[in-house]
Amino acid sequence: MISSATLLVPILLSSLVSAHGWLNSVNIGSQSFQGNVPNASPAGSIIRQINDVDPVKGSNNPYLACGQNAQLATKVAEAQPGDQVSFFWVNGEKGPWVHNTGPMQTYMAACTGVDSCSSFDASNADWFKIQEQGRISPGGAWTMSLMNSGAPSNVTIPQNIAPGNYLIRHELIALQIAQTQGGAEFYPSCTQVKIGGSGTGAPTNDELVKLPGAYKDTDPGILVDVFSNPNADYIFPGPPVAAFVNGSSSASTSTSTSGAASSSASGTSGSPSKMCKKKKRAVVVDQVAPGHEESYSMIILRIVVNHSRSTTRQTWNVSLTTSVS
Ligand SMILES: *[C@@H]1O[C@H](CO)[C@@H](O)[C@H](O)[C@H]1NC(C)=O
Ligand SMILES: *[C@@H]1O[C@H](CO)[C@@H](O)[C@H](O)[C@H]1NC(C)=O
Ligand SMILES: *[C@@H]1O[C@H](CO)[C@@H](O)[C@H](O)[C@H]1NC(C)=O
Ligand SMILES: *[C@@H]1O[C@H](CO)[C@@H](O)[C@H](O)[C@H]1NC(C)=O
Ligand SMILES: [Cu+2]
Repeated sequence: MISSATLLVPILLSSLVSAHGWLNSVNIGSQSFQGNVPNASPAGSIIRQINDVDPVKGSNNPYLACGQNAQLATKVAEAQPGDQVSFFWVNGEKGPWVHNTGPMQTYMAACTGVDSCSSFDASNADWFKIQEQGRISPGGAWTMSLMNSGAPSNVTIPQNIAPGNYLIRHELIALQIAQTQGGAEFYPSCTQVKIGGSGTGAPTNDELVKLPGAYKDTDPGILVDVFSNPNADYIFPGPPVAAFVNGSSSASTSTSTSGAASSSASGTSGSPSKMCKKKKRAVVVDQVAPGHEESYSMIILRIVVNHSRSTTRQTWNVSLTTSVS
């Protein structure tokens, strides 16, 4: 028991610094666009830069619109109805996205009242949903997990959408500790586009929502234990996919948690303030029922904060007897 724990520790520790993350690049049709590293000095981009790889917490958080302290981006991509958009999410070290539990949703909003989305305040946005992705098959892995190998998440710009300036908001919701209220981790992103063509498709007024505004911390898709009943239908938060969106697919469903441990930690570990933050989180997560992947990562956080070998030993003993198998 102890020896297998010892073998696992290096693997899990290696993922500590790489958890959380951001939208690093976007492909639209055959074009590729680079985003900015959070908090770095920005270069021109179509992706609004955030300042922290940590998740947005809380359904009423103003950063739910476009991500942590998201800034206007200086560029806008030309796009066409029917273009495939691919979102490449990375972890805090620019490796593959690590979370594998929870839905991915894509919204759009017309940048109204301005010449270009470069000057559009997203807190004024009227969002409509164009895609929601849950599990790949009932009871199976989540579509999000496909990104753990470096694959992007994809959406098609609605075939019939009216031309104009739009934000595309691609959102990941990591649910590995969502059985506790406030545990859901939101990773929103905003990409600025100008869509051509001569489509006429548009959402109806009752399909438009505000973000924050459309979610509650107690929504059944936000406060949810996705591990205990993996075959239960997942109820996506927010409005349904707008009716004009052609060929929209909504995969809602279930599967058991994968055996692999993923982790949740800041990619910028090291500063004293980050350490304090982590310690605080560790306390919260200690209350979570065992058997969930997040318990591993939080255990690791405590090890790092502590720099203590004996704590390591003891903690692994506990986690293996309660979480594995
Ligand atoms: C997005 O498309 C790529 C290329 O076709 C594919 O490899 C990847 O699995 C897709 N991503 C998802 C989440 O389905
Ligand atoms: C809707 O999708 C179908 C099948 O992909 C396609 O044949 C049709 O032209 C599309 N309609 C519009 C209005 O885009
Ligand atoms: C180290 O971890 C132990 C066990 O979780 C905890 O009781 C202790 O307060 C921690 N020490 C520090 C300095 O954080
Ligand atoms: C660690 O494992 C040993 C052997 O299985 C057990 O006796 C002990 O109670 C465990 N420690 C904790 C804290 O669970
Ligand atoms: Cu994370």
